[in-house]
Amino acid sequence: MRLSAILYILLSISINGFAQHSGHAASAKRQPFMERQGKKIVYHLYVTDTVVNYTTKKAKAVAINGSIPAPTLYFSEGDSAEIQVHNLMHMETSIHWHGLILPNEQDGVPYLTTAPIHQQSTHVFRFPIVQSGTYWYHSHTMLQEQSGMYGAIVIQPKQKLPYNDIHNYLLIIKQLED
Ligand SMILES: [Cu+2]
Repeated sequence: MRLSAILYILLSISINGFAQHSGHAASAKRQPFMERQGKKIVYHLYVTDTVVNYTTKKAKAVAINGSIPAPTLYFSEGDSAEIQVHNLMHMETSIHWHGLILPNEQDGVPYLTTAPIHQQSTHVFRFPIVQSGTYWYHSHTMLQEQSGMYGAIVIQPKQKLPYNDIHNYLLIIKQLED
C-alpha cells in the first residue's frame, strides 16, 4: 500500500563555498574524498548499497561515501576535474554531471555518451571546469537517482565579485515516496 509522499528537505550550509567539505568517513583503504593537485581537483566517490528508514519502513537506497544526498563537489572555474567513481555495488551504475559543459564522452549518460560503470569497477572522469554556478550530479541508471544517488556541484567564478564573499546556502529539496 502506498504511503503519502513526504517532503524531505536537506539544508547544508557552506560558508564562503570552500570552507568545509570533509566529514565523509572513508575506510582505511579508501582514497581521501578530495585531493587538490595544483589546478587539478581529484574526488573519489564510493557508491554503495545502503538501507534507509524515513517512514518506519526500511527501503533499499544508494549512497555515495555513505551519504544521501551525495557529498557536494566544490570547484573553481579554471580547475580541471578528475572524479574517480568506484562502484562497490553488485549492479552497474553511472553519473551524469548535470548542466556541466564538458566533452561529450564525459557526460556520463550510459549507453549514450559514456560506458556504464560496471559492478565492482572504477571509472575515471576527466574534464575542465569552464563555468561557474551551482549544479548537480546524479545516477542515470534505473532508479538509483530516486534512491539517493544525487548531489550538488558548486563552482566558484574565476573573477571575484563583491557578493562572492557573502555566505552561501545550498538547499537540496527532494520528494521521497515509499
Ligand atoms: Cu541530469
